[in-house]
Amino acid sequence: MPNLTVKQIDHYNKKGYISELNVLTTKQAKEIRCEIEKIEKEWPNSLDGINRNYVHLISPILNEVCLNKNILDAVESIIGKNILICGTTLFIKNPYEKGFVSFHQDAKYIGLEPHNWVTAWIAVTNSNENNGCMRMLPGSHIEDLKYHNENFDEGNLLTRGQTIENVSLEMTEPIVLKAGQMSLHHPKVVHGSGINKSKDRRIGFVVQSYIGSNVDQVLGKMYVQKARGEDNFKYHEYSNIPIKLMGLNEINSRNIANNELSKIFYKGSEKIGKY
Ligand SMILES: O=C(O)CCC(=O)C(=O)O
Repeated sequence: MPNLTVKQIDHYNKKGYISELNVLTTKQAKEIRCEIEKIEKEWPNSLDGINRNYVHLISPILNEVCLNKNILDAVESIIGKNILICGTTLFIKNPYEKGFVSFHQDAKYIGLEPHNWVTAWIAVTNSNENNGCMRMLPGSHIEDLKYHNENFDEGNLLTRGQTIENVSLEMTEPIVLKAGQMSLHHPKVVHGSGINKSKDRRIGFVVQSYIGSNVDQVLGKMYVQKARGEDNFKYHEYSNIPIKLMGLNEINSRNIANNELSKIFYKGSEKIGKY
């Protein structure tokens, strides 16, 4: 896929997101699902809690996805050519579980400044209104950061259950994606998602986020990898590149990174959540 068109960039600038970008084939999406399910089967509970993060550090296949040319071309259109990967998260909603994501703005808690970064939500399975796709509040990225309650509510897939109350569902737009498609969203756009009412899993592999090399982490420390271009700022420490699925070195790198991430997620919080 070439870089985003002027129309697509305009859509992103106006609404705070762009979706239905064809970046992977259905076969590639299936391979990612197989890799995730292989990890779940062979290393039970190894993707639970905080370890749903930095999953690209334990799997060469997942790491490769972050470096996919189609994805990076689209990302480059938004944040420029000097791109770092500063994290990944699996957002999995299993059928018959009550997982949801309350309406929130990513920039509220993550400490990445300035906001020259973008989150890539890559659909490993189809994602639609029936299985709890993301919903975006168009144009909300232009406003300031909003007040978030910290509800720590059951089923909420966010760390503290951070919630912007009273967002009208009717004002939001569903981000419907086929497996292999991607959406990109702005650090300040208000978004969330409902429960999975289908009989299959809904899996998003999320690069949280691609950052310009000029972006610093002001709340703590994050481990990065170069995706494209130059890092003239050198704000961050670099992670090891995974060679072996769930190798000892790979698990060690993932654990170190997640330990630091956890400090960022729960900075100033009296309570520690499930993730
Ligand atoms: O996967 C979801 O439903 C929500 C993901 C999300 O909040 C994000 O990627 O920023």
